[in-house]
Amino acid sequence: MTITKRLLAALTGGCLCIAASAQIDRGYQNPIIPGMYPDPSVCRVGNDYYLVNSTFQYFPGVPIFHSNDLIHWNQIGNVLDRPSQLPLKNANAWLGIYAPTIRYNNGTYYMVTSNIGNSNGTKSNFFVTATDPAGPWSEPIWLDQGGIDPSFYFEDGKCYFTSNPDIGIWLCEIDPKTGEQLTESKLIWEGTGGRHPEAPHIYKKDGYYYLVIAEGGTEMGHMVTIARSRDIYGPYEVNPDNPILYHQRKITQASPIQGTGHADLVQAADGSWWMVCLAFRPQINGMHLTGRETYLAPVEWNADGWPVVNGNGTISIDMDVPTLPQTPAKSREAVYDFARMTGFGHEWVHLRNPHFENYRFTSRGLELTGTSATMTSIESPTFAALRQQDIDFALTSTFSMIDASPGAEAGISIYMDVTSHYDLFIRENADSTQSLVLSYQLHSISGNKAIVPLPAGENVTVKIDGKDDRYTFSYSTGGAEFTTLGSLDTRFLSTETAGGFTGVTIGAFASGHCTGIFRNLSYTPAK
Ligand code: 6LW
Repeated sequence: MTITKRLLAALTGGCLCIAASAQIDRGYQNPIIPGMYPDPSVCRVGNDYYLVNSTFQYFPGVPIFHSNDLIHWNQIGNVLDRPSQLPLKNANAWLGIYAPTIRYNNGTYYMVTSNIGNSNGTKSNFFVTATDPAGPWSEPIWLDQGGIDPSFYFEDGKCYFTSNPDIGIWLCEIDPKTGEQLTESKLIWEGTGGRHPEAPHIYKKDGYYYLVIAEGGTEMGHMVTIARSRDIYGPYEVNPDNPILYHQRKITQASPIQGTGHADLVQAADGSWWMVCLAFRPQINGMHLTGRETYLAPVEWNADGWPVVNGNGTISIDMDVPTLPQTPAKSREAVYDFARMTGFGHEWVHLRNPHFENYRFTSRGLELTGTSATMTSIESPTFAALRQQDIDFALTSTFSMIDASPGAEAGISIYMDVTSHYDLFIRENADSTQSLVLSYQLHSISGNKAIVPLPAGENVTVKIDGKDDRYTFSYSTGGAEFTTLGSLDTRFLSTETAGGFTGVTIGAFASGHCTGIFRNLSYTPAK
């Protein structure tokens, strides 16, 4: 789809002199960041773009990505990477870190977000700062104005702060060094009547303050609306063509993308405007498992000075539009040979506040020490996971369990929340034998789908094939062919069934008295 410089050179007889600085690329695929990367916020500094997402009960929190084309993103770190910045006691998929905003002002990067369930006294909104977006980021500075979805807008030395403490968007000024609230909070817009007016961001263009928000809730009725004012405190004039992004009309009835909302705008270095937003891809009867993901759409301004998203307020998987000059895409196939690793990459996550002494990279692989915290515990079980980024994928891993007491488990969990996960693991039996167990935990329903005997202490290789309607589990020992253990329905792990704001993560765990030794793990998106 992309017209490469090489093709252009061929067409023009090798002369690239005209095309060198022009916008020559076209087309990209949504989502630009697949898997559980919700509530995106973006800022530009020169030709560099930075993007952050919410992370709920996961540690580290708030992944930060860099891009030069708004399409291909490289994770450069996690903003909240210390327990002092990210207390997550008892956090589940409804709690923890909600929508963040990233902004740059005068040499400093700001990330402002909420920690729901682990507030500082009565305060749940806080910000951290950095001079390098890859970190380190500061300790939290807590803010008085409540509600969720905090955002900053900087102008003339002032820092304006918006969030939704009550039904509607409220504004005040704060001191961006201390967090002190300098003016009284004022209600500036209640939205167009959709439920949950939230996700406010303010921008200035042609003398207007534009206030972009989300309405409708983060499910199917999600949408993006906008109002503007010459005075940042209002009154705000409502766009007659709201919503500017909405997938609940007939034209998007069959779209693979639903729940579009929670947007942030950015003007690119070449003057073009873009929107990042969240949406999800239903995979079975309108249900989704991969979480709310990050999408990109071009924005143009109409003659009346209102933004129009991708021509008609909808987005698609294949975006046939002019883009910024594109950097090459990287393969998302991930192969981890743990014996060659010394630590986790930025993409790995843990539940709540992990006990890192239970995670070790040795010449044998990734060694996980189990504790009394199981995958169904609201503490922090020993668990290192990746996001499920694709509806169709294959995951394999080879592991063994040693030094185990009866009841100990080591294996792979497909995890939506503490209430809802499928686990494929080696279990230590009372007679010191071992079994491979496929189990399900679905709120109050739990049980084992399959149990087969295993040679004690030996390696087992497991394979999980994800498809829209089912996960299929296979295993192999001693280099034999894979044997299918069984399948479990995807729908029971979906957000619609399990609840919460997250998507599925998949990874290695150990629980009870044992050491799980994971040799490798690979995740391959289906072609
Ligand atoms: C977030 C809110 C929303 O804070 O869901 O989709 C909440 N939007 O804006 C949790 O992500």
